[in-house]
Amino acid sequence: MSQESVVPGELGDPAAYAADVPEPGAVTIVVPTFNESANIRELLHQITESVPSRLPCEVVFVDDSTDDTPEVIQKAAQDCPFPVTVLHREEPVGGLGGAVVEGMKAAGSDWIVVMDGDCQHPPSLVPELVATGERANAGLVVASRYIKGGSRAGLAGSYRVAVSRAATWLTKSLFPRKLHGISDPMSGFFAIRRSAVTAEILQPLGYKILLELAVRSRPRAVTEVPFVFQDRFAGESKSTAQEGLRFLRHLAGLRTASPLARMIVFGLIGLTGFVPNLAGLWALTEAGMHYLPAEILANQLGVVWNFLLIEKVLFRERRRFRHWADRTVRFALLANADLVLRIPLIALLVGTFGMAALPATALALVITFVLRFAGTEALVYLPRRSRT
Ligand SMILES: Nc1nc2c(ncn2[C@@H]2O[C@H](COP(=O)(O)OP(=O)(O)OP(=O)(O)O)[C@@H](O)[C@H]2O)c(=O)[nH]1
Ligand SMILES: [Mg+2]
Repeated sequence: MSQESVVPGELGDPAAYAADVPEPGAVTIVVPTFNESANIRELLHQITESVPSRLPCEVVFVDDSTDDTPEVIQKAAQDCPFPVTVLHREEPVGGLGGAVVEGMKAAGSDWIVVMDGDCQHPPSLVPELVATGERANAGLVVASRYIKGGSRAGLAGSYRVAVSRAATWLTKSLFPRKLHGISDPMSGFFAIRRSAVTAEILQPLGYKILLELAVRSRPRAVTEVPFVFQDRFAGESKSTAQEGLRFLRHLAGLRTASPLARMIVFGLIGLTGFVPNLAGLWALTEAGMHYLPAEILANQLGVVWNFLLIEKVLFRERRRFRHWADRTVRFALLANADLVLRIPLIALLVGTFGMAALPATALALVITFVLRFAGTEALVYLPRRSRT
């Protein structure tokens, strides 16, 4: 990563003053950029116009561009009355989320404001975000499109509006408690107190940084300020279907951070496995196979289905601990052991403990399910212990 500090203004180079006590109310504006060269001048101009001289400010661009954005920033920065830093990353680790984290690490002020580089987030709001945070003694101030006075006017087309609305609804439904009081958890425009940026936040993280912040280490007090999401000033959107998938994976990762949540998702995935299982059974018996071997084969279809979903959704990040063939064999053995164990367990519960067949079966289902979940976590997706 290369770092260019362009204008030595009041705050100076972040690396040099990071250890100093920051001035009260000073703000570092972190701007992630990917090929935004046509927007830089306008953005810096708008920041210059909107941030009053009594609010000491610096701008840190974290840039993953393949175009000339870093050079454009350096040139435009020469006309700015505040320091501007470009952190250009040759390797864009963590994409947009990783870029924001890099910017936060470099920030030296009391307040950090994160905003897009395409002028969709009005810089005129920066002083208000900080002032609101100071007034409310808040750790996090979210600029929201979804409270009175805000709007998403700049979202191009009804398709984007619908996607944004659905994503917000899904996110809020998945985290009703943690996102209470945050109407726009997907906003890329927010102010956070430097003291609220914990080491946990600075871990490699998912895609939407505000969501991560709110869910993983929500600051003590959170407040919101409305804003009108503007049209992109120039250049192209980086939101693609692939970004949408990244977002869904991010949600899944956050939602399954606790063992109980993982077990519930494991169970839900197991339930969906009935569909290929029954469909396979139907196809095989229709083709003339005896129902017993058909049961065994169809069950394997369900196992494959569950395995694929679990790999993609639940343990995506933990696949790296074992080779895929190793994981497949272990998963299949555990899934089939479940079936083989269940009958003797039911016999034990009925014969030795005198239970009726129905509750014994229900209890055996629960026991083997929990064992299978624990076994899958421990034997397939935990890091191997080193032999030393
Ligand atoms: N450093 C870095 N910045 C990124 C990356 N992807 C997007 N950005 C920046 O993040 C900000 C938001 O991206 P946009 O493409 O504007 O996303 P959007 O606002 O949802 O989409 P539009 O409404 O079409 O503009 C912009 O400043 C981008 O340049 C990335 O991988 N690395
Ligand atoms: Mg944008």
